Amino acid sequence: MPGSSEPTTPTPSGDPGSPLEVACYRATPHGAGAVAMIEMIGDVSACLQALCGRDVAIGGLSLRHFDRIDDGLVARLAPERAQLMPHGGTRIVEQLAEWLAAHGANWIDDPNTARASLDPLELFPEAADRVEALALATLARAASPLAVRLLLAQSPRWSEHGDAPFTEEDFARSKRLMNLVEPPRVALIGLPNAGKSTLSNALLGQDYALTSPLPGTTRDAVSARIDLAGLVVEWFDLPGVRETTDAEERTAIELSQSLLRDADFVISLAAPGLPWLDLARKPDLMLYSKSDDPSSKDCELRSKADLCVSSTTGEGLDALRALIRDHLVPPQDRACERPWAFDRSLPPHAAQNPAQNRAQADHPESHDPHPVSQR
Ligand SMILES: Nc1nc2c(ncn2[C@@H]2O[C@H](COP(=O)(O)OP(=O)(O)OP(=O)(O)O)[C@@H](O)[C@H]2O)c(=O)[nH]1
Ligand SMILES: [Mg+2]
Repeated sequence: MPGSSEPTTPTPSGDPGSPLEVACYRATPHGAGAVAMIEMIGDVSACLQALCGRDVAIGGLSLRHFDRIDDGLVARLAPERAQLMPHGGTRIVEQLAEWLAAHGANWIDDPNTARASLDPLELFPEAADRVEALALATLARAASPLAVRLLLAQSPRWSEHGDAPFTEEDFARSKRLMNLVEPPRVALIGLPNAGKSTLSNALLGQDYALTSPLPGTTRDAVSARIDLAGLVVEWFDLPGVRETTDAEERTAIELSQSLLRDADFVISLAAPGLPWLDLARKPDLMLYSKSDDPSSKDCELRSKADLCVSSTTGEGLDALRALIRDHLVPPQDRACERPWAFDRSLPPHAAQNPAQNRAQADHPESHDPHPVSQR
């Protein structure tokens, strides 16, 4: 392993005497990997002393032994910050988490909560300025590939923008662009057998929902994250709506109605002989499926559709992906070179900006500076 040539000396003191004053969270995703990372914030000296037998110099990277659990790297980023990098086995990380919690550390399950409470420049010391640090922090949780280039472009755009006013349209565009960070919800609804699950599987590129010629195959809303030409959405394949005496299916259909109400984009699906449903809300797209089916040639529904697709041949699927993406994040928003308020602390000169003052009034929790330290 890289780092200092110091031996790992497995002589941790184990008992720190008093409870550790650190907050910790798992920075790498759950599941096995080659290396995992645990971020530590607070009195990391006392913690490293107890866990590894000695501290690591600020700015240093050292190989250490973690109290009979594992060997790994410790990166000491700042006086109050360090990263533990044990091997990535799930049991190893669990044991370290148990060790830390047993010694009084505040183990935080949700890394986003922990990161949100940190000064972004402390979290990303390599960033050129605060906006770049915020962009890197947002990038860590952004779901869509299209977010990458846009977020990395923000630091120079904000510098150039300076104290200029941030308009209502800037805020409206910024809100739409947030769909690149938090996946918007897309709901697909239609009569049983319209081809909803087959279409969902075709867009995902793998079978996640059961399909069959039997109506009523999908009895519960099935969701998956699907990349639609660069925009990742939370896709809901809703059960086909029909009269049923089955109590469970009725409950699932009721649940799907609430998903339909809350969705950011609703697709109503028809197919040969299976017309669109009357929905409580106007769908954003009237889609016609099974366009390859011979009976679709004479089907009058086809001419009323916004778009026709075939999950079997793939016809229309690229157009469908682009259509949903461009509705949720319009191309002119993505191409706009004005700055994007992708974080609640932006624009930086909020006090002079009435629009931002209103936005902040809508999100008072954005003023909570250090929830991690309030443990
Ligand atoms: N020819 C053709 N058949 C399709 C297409 N899409 C789906 N099907 C067939 O239509 C039948 C129903 O498909 P599903 O995807 O299970 O339909 P669904 O809308 O999810 O049905 P429920 O779950 O019952 O609501 C299956 O036999 C599919 O193979 C298509 O694009 N072309
Ligand atoms: Mg289905």
